[in-house]
Amino acid sequence: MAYSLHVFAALLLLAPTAEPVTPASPAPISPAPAPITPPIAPAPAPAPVASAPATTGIVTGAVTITRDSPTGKPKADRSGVVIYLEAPMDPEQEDRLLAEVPPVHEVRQINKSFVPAVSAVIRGTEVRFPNDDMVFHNVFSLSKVKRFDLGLYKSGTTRSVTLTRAGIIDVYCNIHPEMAAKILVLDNPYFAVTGADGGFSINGVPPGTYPFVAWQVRGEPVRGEVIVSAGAQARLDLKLVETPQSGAHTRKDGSPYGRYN
Ligand SMILES: [Cu+2]
Repeated sequence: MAYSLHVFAALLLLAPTAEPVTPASPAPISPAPAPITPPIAPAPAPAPVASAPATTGIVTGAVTITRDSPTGKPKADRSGVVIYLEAPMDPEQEDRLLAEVPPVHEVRQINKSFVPAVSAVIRGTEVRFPNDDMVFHNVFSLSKVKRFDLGLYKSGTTRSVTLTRAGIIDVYCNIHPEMAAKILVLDNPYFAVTGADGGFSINGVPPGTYPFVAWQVRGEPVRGEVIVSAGAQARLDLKLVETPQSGAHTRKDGSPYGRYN
């Protein structure tokens, strides 16, 4: 192909030089370069189409959690750490979120516990709280980003709330003081919650440099920066220290638990 192109170009270049003495010679010179460029231009074009490179990357890794105590033993259960990238939500993504049925997340009430105890959701998510217990529960939150009171509801029923603002939401039950859950509402979908083995994976991240946060219920978050490249995995191995913290909280009206029931 290249050889025949060269021949073609040579023939075109030869054309004007073949008759240099004729007064009409300037005319053939100017059109000569034009035919050369079109055959050359298409050649590199198919390359990017054929390779179809990955446009996003992955942030993956694991956390270890050490208790802030003299023994400093690592925890076996490393679930419930939220790793998220700090980035504004893509405007197109936001439009889609507003146009479509909102994403749904469930926090169930099982054996007087919220399951999962730690959740992360994207802004705009509808969170449902199904009651799987045989007793009534009253799910509520006094958090700044979203105050809500779902009222008393019985076994087998559910109520929900849509979380539209980013922030941390503390969820409690007005009947059972031991019931507590945290929901992180985030600005973009680039987050993951660790499993018991501490592992996590955030997929589909556009290339870029992002501040990241590893957030835990008890203890300071770990912060850093991660570089994401298309078609590649960025690895984060993070060490968190858990500190003892009081889980004390009030009922929805601000009164302490235990006056009745
Ligand atoms: Cu309850």
